[in-house]
Amino acid sequence: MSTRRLGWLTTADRLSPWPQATVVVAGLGSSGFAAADALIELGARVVVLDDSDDDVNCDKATLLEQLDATVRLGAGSSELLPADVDLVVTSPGWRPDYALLAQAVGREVPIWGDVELAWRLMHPDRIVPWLGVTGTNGKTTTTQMLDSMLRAAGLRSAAVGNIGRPIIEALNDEVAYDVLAVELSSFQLHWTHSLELHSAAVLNIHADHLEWYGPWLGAGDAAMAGYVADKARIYHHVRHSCVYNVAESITEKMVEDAEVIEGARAIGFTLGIPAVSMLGVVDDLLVDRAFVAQRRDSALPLARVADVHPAAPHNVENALAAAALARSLGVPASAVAEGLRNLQLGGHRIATVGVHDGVTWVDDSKATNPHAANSSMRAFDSIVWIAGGQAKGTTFDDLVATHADKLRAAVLLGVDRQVIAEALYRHAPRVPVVLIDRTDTGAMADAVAAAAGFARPADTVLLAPGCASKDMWSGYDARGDDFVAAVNDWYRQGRT
Ligand code: UMA
Repeated sequence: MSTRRLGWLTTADRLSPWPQATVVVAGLGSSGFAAADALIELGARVVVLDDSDDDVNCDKATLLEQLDATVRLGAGSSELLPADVDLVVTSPGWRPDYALLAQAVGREVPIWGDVELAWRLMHPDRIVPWLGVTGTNGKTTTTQMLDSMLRAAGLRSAAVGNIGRPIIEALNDEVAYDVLAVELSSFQLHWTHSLELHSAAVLNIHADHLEWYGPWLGAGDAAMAGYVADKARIYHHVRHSCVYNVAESITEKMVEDAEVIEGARAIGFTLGIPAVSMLGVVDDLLVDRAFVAQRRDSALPLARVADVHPAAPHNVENALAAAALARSLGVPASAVAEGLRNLQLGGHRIATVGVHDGVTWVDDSKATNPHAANSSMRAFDSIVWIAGGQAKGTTFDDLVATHADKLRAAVLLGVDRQVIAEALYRHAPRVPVVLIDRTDTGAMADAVAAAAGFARPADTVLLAPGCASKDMWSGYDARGDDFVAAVNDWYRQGRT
């Protein structure tokens, strides 16, 4: 079947006649799996290709094949685009010069990313506003702050996208969300075409991911231009507010050049005193001079700088950007402040316990599933990982495979420690693993001692268990408290 016969694909949505379509899903990572699953449910013929046939992919393939998808795994699987393909849905990281995608372009087969697919499948009858965040640094934190502000306003919100949870997965959730806080990478933006976000922010732009752009655009400036152009796509067809960083004129220029929906506004954020249509800082307050009726001569206090944790300048910028996006959806000032405080008040959420001999000890006991542990591990470069507890039937293969290169060692405790150990043996065989076999709460002191033995200056010892705590503790907070106490005891006793 040729693309031209499926003219409806240009404007396809969830109610389109998907059983007519053959769709190739390129890549079986988290976004590819979610895309394949959604397309199968719509009745499309789905062919999934992935060059890796590791255990994780084999398990996913078995699942999808049971649902009648065709899955080809292993080296060379993505070399040839099958005949009679109507659409390719690619994983974000696939470069346009990859053989499969180049063939799709040659045969005029449309290529969408999973974000484009999610956007289409939300239409025509399940539409919720998306608030988008991109930038080189701070995307994840800003998205988390935004999600927290939206929740504080009583909205059902999910933090999705590059942050780790495919958007399609959230759309198929049992919860009907009111709004999505969407972290978007340059890769994801590259493969989107029809997004019309409610509001969008570009936090900052620095050289990054040039290895993705260089091979098909040329190295140096050409690659950087490609990266910037993809970041700028987030503003395309924005309906309400394009949020930019006043300190980075490139982000303002992106807004100026963007084709937005009539009436959309440009909103700046600054660490200085804000001009009209900006959010900024006055004394020790985050203030809004954009979404208030009397913005010509007044500003509305939103939160205290002290509500931002940590209140480092870059993080205050993140908070201002998140606040601008939230305010564009009508979130009240009180919810902006509460949202920021909630991120801090929760405790045991990526909290720095101390820095000793160059080793940073971080408590993320709240990371009670592999997805949360992933968000946490992304923040650090070289990790001694303390994990384990009740795995709740989840698997750790994806998580370990993603972070294998930055693990110095793993110390595992709790009832399902072996589940994580096996994932480590499979995907990170060179990483030393210590199993703490005692199952009383004293196990945490042993785990800290073992971790201290591996840690070197500049490492982070990260408690991100990826598991629930109730096998050994009354809750994640008690587990985190024991970790903090054990770290403090270890150094108080003068140990190194
Ligand atoms: N593959 C092939 N052939 C190739 C290249 C890849 O078969 O030539 C396969 C790989 O074997 C793999 C799959 O394609 O199985 C792609 O998996 P992936 O891990 O690259 O992608 P996903 O698991 O779908 O995760 C993606 C994002 N990954 C990337 O953009 C590289 C995740 O962002 C995102 O959280 C997830 O979708 C959900 O939306 C990660 C990331 O590192 C965290 N992002 C970059 C960043 O933040 O800097 C952009």
